[in-house]
Amino acid sequence: MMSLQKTFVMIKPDGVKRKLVGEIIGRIERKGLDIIAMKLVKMSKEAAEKLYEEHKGKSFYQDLVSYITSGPVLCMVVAGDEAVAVMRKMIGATDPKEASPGTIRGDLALSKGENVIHASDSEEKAKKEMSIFFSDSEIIAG
Ligand code: RTP
Ligand code: MG
Repeated sequence: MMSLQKTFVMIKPDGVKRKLVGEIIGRIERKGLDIIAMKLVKMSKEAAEKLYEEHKGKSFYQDLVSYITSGPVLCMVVAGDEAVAVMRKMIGATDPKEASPGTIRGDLALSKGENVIHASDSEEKAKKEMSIFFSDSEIIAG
């Protein structure tokens, strides 16, 4: 049974700065997922606080907000069979030292604080996160 899902994926400022955009988009395409929206943005503090609402008050929160707003990020909506779990598997563990080889973070990321890519961890969060950056009309309908 196919379970078609949409998820929100974002190449973080270090990924854009290090010119890893092509490499990462290539991996998503080669996996057979569909990129159905894409936008390069310099994130506002408000958008960052909404995206990382769940981490408010944690020790790394202020550093996270300032890092994520420090330069352009590439925002995408990715669609496919079980897209939420598939993208989470592809990005790998939060700490690149623990991320498996073959994952995006395992192969490309340098530190836990600056770990190249974000992907939603549930369908509910995917809907919330997509709506921060995209209007319905900016997402290509299947
Ligand atoms: P993301 O939300 O960015 O996809 O990452 P994640 O689910 O793998 O990890 P999460 O626990 O949601 O943490 C969000 C981001 O905060 C930064 N972080 N730094 N220094 C630290 O201990 C620490 N912990 C988390 C990372 O950039 C992480 O991706
Ligand atoms: Mg997370």
